[in-house]
Amino acid sequence: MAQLIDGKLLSAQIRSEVKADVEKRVQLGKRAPFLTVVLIGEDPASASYVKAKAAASAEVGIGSDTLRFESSISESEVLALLARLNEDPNVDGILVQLPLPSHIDEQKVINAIAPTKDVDCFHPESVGNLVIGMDGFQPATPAGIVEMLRRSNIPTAGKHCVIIGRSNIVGKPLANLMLKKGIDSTVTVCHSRTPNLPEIARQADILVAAIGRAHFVTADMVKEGAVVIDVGINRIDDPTKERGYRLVGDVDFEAVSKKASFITPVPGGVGPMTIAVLLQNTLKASR
Ligand code: BQF
Repeated sequence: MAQLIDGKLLSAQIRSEVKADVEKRVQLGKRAPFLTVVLIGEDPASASYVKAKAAASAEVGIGSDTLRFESSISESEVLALLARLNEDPNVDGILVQLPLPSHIDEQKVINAIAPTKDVDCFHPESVGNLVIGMDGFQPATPAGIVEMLRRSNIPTAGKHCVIIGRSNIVGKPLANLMLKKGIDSTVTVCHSRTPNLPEIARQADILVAAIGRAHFVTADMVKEGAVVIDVGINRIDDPTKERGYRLVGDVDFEAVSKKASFITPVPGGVGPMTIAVLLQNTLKASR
């Protein structure tokens, strides 16, 4: 039976570390770090993520403001807003909640965020720094995963890390982090067009599921004793719940937890770690 990696607990440790650092800054007479979140449209999942980010910021003494816009806002209005936020000395971090409405070019918007305020680490300059191993902002979900491994004393050096999913938000940046000097994994990235995916997944010492399909990773795809990290957040209908749905990961937790040595739950796994790294990045942006 696998040991559970408790993302709620580990993220609470990180939040208390950030909180202590914020308090130190404030005691030195500096202002608290400040995060501006831009939310466009009314996607309920995006609204809940933004709420979680504001609440976590408040908890650690980071100021934050969520700017909400209707989905009809034009791309040029968003770019003009970002230009103002880039110039605003009271704003340390800028986060544009994705996805954006289809009439807005996401990459154009990301490119318009000042790299010094890019707490999501999505700007090409931030991504470039990550790829060459320079320090800077950390991509929140990938860094959250690495922190989970580190704080659980799970070795990564020389281990085969298989990542299922090649997104710019998780798969690609995680591959780069796992390759970093000091982490030293061997990395394979699989995706929807990988023909022999189950066979490759079975070779993983560390298997990361970031495909966005409920219960995609089944027990036959997991080596005995592997570490399984579930990045998926899928809403599936559940009439027994008050809100009408529940969250499940990309991993068939029930069956896979019998084979894995360590496994992350959903909810309460990678998700809270993502938020904790965002707070670390916002603190970093204020320095
Ligand atoms: C938990 C996200 C897909 C697309 C865009 C805690 C979050 C989620 C789950 C959260 C996510 C996922 C975020 C839990 C932020 C993670 O207890 O399991 C926190 O708020 N996340 C996002 O901002 O954009 C996304 C997933």
